[in-house]
Amino acid sequence: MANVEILVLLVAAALLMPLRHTTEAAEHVVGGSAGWIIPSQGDTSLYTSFAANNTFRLNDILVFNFATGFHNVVTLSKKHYDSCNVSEVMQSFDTAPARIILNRTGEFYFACAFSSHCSLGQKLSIHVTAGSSSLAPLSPPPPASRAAMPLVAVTIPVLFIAVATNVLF
Ligand SMILES: [Cu+2]
Repeated sequence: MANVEILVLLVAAALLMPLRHTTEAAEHVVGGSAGWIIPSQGDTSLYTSFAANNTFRLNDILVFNFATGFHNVVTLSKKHYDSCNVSEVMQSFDTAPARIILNRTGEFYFACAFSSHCSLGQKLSIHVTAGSSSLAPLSPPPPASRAAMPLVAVTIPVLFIAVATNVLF
């Protein structure tokens, strides 16, 4: 009887393992080592490239590192984000590090509500996608690399023939 229970537990654990793996939330540190700052004038694309270089999935976590009291994180509507209207915020996170769970799909708009920080570039918009579809875009490359093989196979004999021809004649 006990053996059956253990077996059931093992099977259940085995079934849950991959599931737990795929639903594991990723943490994204906003701005990397620079953190959540007013971007320097030479680096105004800091947060747009951060957004472009990351894939944000449902239940992932954004980590904003900043000096508490000198910056904060607020969520805005698109309209207020575009115009940097930080007086009408949806949520406000004033203590660092601010850890924000991306609990829905779609667009998120963040900014710092301290005077003029948003218009100086301390703003971030991201797009959150559902599920783990990360493997789908990776599948096309293998056929492409296999297609390259015959080319190599043809090129090498041709090179040999060319060399041989030069030596003999
Ligand atoms: Cu700020």
